Amino acid sequence: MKLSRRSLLRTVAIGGVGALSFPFFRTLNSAAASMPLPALSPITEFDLFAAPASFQLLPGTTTHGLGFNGQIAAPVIRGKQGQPLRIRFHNRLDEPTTIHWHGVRLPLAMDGVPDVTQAPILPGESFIYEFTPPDAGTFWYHPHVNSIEQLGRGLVGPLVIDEAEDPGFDQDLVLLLKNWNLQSNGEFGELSVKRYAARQGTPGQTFSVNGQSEPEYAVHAGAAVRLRLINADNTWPYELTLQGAPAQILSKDANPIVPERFEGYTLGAGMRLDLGLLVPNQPGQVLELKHKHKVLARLIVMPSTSAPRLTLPRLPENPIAEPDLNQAEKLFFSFEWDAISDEQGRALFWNLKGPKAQRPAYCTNANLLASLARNKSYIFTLRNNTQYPHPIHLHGHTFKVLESDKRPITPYYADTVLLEKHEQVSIAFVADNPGRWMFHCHVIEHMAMGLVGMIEVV
Ligand SMILES: [Cu+2]
Repeated sequence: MKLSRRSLLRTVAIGGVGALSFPFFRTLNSAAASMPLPALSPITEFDLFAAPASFQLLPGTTTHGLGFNGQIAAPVIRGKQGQPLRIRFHNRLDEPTTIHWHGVRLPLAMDGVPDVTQAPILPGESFIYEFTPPDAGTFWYHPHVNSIEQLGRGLVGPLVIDEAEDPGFDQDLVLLLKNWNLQSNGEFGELSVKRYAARQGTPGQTFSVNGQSEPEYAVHAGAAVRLRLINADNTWPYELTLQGAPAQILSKDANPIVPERFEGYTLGAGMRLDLGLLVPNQPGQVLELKHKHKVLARLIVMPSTSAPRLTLPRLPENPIAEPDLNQAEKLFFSFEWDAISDEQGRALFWNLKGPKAQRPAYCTNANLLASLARNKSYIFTLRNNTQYPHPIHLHGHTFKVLESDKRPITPYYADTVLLEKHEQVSIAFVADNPGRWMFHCHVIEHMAMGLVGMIEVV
């Protein structure tokens, strides 16, 4: 059987770049092969385990963390738009947990928020998550319990939902970004330090992509490649650039936009960005994905006998309801710095104020901020009254980012919007998914210490 270039490249992507050898290239790190995409069946089923895991993040050391299916680069869960996805989740941790499917518009019972959408999954218990994703794109999954620790120690993974019709990229690379808060012996440092929690969040200093330091990936000369960037970090906003070739932004948080040239982008915690790249026809060239001056990953251009692709595939829109801006009700939310402590002396540095609630609250006891009428349109004005950026995430819905008082915005759909310091942003959406949905900052310490609430759709 003669392999087309696309099937060949997919084979390469699954087999791993280490299987290739071109004498004039540096040896590629075989462990840094592309994240393999599992095959699809009409009902896509996965078994997902959360358990303690050991891995090497710093050379010559062992980190005792938490992993999905024993892997430091969690498995890519892959489903298809409009097809049921069933994940049998097994808690092998020594504490309760849940799994949240970040960005997916799904029924409340599948949203993975403890004591709000489901009972916490106890150690040794299993829970079946089953939903049919209405939207295609790049998503991710993580617990919503003891999040500073559970996400910080490794429980973050990519979720890829394929378009109903294959848009036709030659290669699809998942790049999950996370920093690790490690001591020099490889063990974790303190994941939440008060003086940072009260500011931008406690930063990890060890950068990784798919659990690797500066991994290298093979891309083929002339190929049309999609890069799926996921910020799965607890804290860092990544200031991303790609050096060596022009790229286009294809989608934000799984929602296609009219493609625009990628000139650099700040990806806050929880956010995703899909880039499209026509690989230069120059084997041996190295493209670098960077955060500021730090190289995160390299793309190594491999030779190809196929004719170069001339245009990037276009992505179809997701079926998001268009909010009626003329009829929409306007609600105001403010994100405040509000250092107090509760009766037990626990710090509450932050406060999310909404129409129904003004008092600070913990993530585990979130306030109901607003009640929305089902299928009605709303405009939320989000005011950041602090000097730190906050990536604000709404569960169960996709909203349209309308405008900012600090920068021009071409309206786009998203599930997480980055509020820069003292910035005010308006978002709009149709409240079409009934239930109590979390609304919070995705800097995990900010969420844990007050920037959290719930929006009810009744
Ligand atoms: Cu925040």
